[in-house]
Amino acid sequence: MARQQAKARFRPVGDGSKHTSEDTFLREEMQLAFRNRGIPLEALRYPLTPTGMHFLLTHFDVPEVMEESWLLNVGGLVSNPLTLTLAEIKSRPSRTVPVTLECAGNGRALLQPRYISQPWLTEAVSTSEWTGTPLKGILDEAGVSDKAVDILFTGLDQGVQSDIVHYYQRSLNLAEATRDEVLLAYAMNGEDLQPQHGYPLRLIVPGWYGMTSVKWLDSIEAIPRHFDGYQMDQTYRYTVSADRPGEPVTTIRVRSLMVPPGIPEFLTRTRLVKAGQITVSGRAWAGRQSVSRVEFSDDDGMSWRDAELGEQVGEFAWIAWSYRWDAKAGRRFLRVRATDSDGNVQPSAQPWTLLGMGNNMTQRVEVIVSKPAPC
Ligand SMILES: Nc1nc2c(c(=O)[nH]1)N[C@H]1C(S)=C(S)[C@@H](COP(=O)(O)O)O[C@H]1N2
Ligand SMILES: [Mo]
Repeated sequence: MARQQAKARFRPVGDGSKHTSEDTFLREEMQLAFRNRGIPLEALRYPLTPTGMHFLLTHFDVPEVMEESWLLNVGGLVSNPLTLTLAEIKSRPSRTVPVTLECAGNGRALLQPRYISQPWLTEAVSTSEWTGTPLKGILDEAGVSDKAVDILFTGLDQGVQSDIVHYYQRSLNLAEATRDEVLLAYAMNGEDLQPQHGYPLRLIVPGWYGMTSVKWLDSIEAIPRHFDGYQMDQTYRYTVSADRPGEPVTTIRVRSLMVPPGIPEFLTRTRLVKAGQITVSGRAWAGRQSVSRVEFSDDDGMSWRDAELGEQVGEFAWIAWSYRWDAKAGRRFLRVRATDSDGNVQPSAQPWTLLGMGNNMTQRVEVIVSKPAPC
């Protein structure tokens, strides 16, 4: 009886009964989306994202790594260049740090017009416990010259973007590279890195968007200038036009997500919830800042109520939140928004940028609340 009622009232905004669409995503976007998966939002329930569910972003191909001959080269403007085996790196002092990584392009596909790239909606975020040796110790041992400006990290993966053939490379300035929390990580959730996450060694830069955490490290080089390679200066920028440089994308902006409550409609993902008290929960994070507040709305952001903050998984990892929601029958648009310790609040609409980077507008979840079954 109750089941039939629920079925009759289920009318999502998207049309789940229609099996064709004019809301076209390009084949190129679909190819990228298969290679680079996000988390199912229900995975937000885990403090540490199970390794196999961690989101993935690989620009080119997962490179073939020759395990026996793999070495990390540390050179450039250093007095004592190093060549380290994985065993040598593993025998150095180690730290294990839970870190929330988010792709800078998360939310891109919600923008209009949409930049053609990995079409993330909201799901490019995960938290893992990374184990590695602090980069600072290695840089100290290599003796970085005071002429060095940037530390350049080169991955083993090579490809072409905007007609430029290049290895995946990013740099950090010296002050950023020598922060205590920056790791050369060889383990994720207590196990060797999986191939797609950077085996045998990757950089982990807590608080920064994911592009900085270079996978499949091949070399680390101290250089006398700002690195201006493709992945550094020609993308990962906040810009509104292709001929304006804009600002570089750096640390993660405050954001929160909920585990969509109830049950989903297969195609639209609209939710079906029974009227009454239910607990809605999720995670919030803010890069290097902490999350000071999370609020919940069931009227599409017209009014907000404070959610309760729960376990903070780590200094650079997300915090749990929950809200006791009195679900009243009808169509509801749920939103959640977080505020960071600097007072930055998630916007309800995203200011448009060309590359669709650093999006943090409030998540919107459509819910159909069915009337309680008659007794
Ligand atoms: N060598 C290399 N490192 C890389 C990338 C890459 O394509 N090649 N992608 C970056 C981007 S954009 C992100 S968001 C993170 C994703 O890390 P994950 O795939 O382990 O989740 O890796 C970063 N490190
Ligand atoms: Mo990314």
